[in-house]
Amino acid sequence: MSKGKRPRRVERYLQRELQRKGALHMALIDPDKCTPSKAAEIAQVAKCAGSAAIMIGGSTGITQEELDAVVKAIKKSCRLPVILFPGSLQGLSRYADAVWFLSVLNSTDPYYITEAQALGAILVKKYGLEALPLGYIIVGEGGAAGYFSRAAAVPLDHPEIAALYALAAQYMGMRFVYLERGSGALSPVPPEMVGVVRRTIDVPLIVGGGIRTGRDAFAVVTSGADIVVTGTVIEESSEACEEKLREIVAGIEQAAEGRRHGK
Ligand code: 1GP
Repeated sequence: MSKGKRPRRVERYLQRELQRKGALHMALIDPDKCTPSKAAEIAQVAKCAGSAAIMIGGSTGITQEELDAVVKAIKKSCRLPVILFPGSLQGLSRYADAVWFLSVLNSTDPYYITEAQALGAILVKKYGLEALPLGYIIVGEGGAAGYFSRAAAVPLDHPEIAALYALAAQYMGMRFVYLERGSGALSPVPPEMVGVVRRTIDVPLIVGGGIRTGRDAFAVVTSGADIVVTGTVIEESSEACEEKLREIVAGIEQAAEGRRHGK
């Protein structure tokens, strides 16, 4: 998908795909952990396995040139939209299609709620990136994302708190909500929390962190996730990665089918 002046190109694509498939998978690539050619290979594998988009995670360990090289290599090898998922201002690249323009709603530090966004906004404009407004909510242990963004993470046994943040995100005009359990978490966001949030909001719900199997993906989509993000599982070897991604996408499709038929 090439970048153009058409407004909300990636968002409209996601809406169409959600309408068509019911639920989607996105593959999260950490640019710090792979070379441009490896990233391009993973993106190809993800496309073949049925992923809807490639997300590029925020990494502090690489230079702008290295990030740009990874994004360019992916864009050259596969037509899926590339969406940046920045952990800092260093996570922006002009070669991507879009950026999750996220606010860490339960951060205790204003920097992660509005200040980094103010500093990053002009770069997003200069780079011509499509901004996808996202309310980002850290739950459970929250992993590195929770630590660095100084989140007051939502306790897993209090799904109603996550739902309040999610509804606030929707009322503030954010068009996506992300429940983040933390990369590499031992288990995904609990189904009960996904369900309570899903029943509270109308915008698409993204769930990530600790999703490793088709069964995990099936459970979060059955509970109400619209988009499932997996990162850690795709860092394995290409064959293992392809097999894993196919299993996860199958879990998502099966759950979406079940939801369609009210199961
Ligand atoms: C992290 O939610 C994502 O931001 C993905 O987590 O690496 O555990 O798949 P995993």
